[in-house]
Amino acid sequence: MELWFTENHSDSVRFSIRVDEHLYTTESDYQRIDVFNSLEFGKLLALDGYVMITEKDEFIYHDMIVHVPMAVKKDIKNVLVIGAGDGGTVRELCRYDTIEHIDLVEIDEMVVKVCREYFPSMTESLDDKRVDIHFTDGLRFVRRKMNEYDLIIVDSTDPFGPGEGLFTKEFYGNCYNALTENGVLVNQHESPFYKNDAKAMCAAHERLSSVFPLHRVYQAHIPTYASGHWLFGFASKGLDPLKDLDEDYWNSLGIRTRYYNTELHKGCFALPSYVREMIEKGTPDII
Ligand code: AG3
Repeated sequence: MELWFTENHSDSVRFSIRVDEHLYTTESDYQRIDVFNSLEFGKLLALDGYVMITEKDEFIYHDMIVHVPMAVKKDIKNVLVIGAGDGGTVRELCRYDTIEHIDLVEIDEMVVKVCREYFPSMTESLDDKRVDIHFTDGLRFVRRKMNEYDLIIVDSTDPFGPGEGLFTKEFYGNCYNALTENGVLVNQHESPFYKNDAKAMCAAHERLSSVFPLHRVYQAHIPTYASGHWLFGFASKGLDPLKDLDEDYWNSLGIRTRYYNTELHKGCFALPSYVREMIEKGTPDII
């Protein structure tokens, strides 16, 4: 018998990955957590039926959410990561000796437990002495912070379920206050392709740009996410992801990456015309 993991990418599109084992399933206080073994992508973590990571393509997402801001601002010492209980973002951050402290805020302790068991190579940096893990709501955590972080990474789920609050104007405003003068916020920014994702993408851009003086969107190809075309947001109080990119500095660090490089950095902010138009108009109704 063949087993397939299927995710709805839109109301009339489904995406299936052949699996040979359903390794784990549970219903936590926040969501359903599943781990499968797939033939093409290795182990796969799904939350509420949506692919969060697979062993084969997680490097793309984690490279892009971490190395883009790290190549722009070299004196990043104090970092806040929201979501990301799988450890991938923290693993990439821990490669920088300049980082002194990372607060990881994950609402669902079960995600960390399950990932520690099934994705040990992703979670190993969670034990780095610079990392403090807080099992609480990111929205609440950031409210009390002022002028504290050089970088905030919002590595959330989609804007429904436990991740919903992490796409609100209130949350972005609190992140603004929690950031230092030259601080940067990077978030996962949904996909421009299918209408529901595109709506969320436009709304996130609209809200972030109403709070931050600068907000740019950049892209990557992530095969297991809806349409394979995924976006990230870069928001700051003034730092520009292209003008302030310090290529020589980043390349001198000698960090080996499989997806990110500084040439790609310069290209990933160049968006297809339909995405630019959508962002300018603030609505996906143009497609
Ligand atoms: N964070 C989730 C990205 C959004 C996935 N959405 C989807 N498949 N519909 C991934 C966590 C990696 N640390």
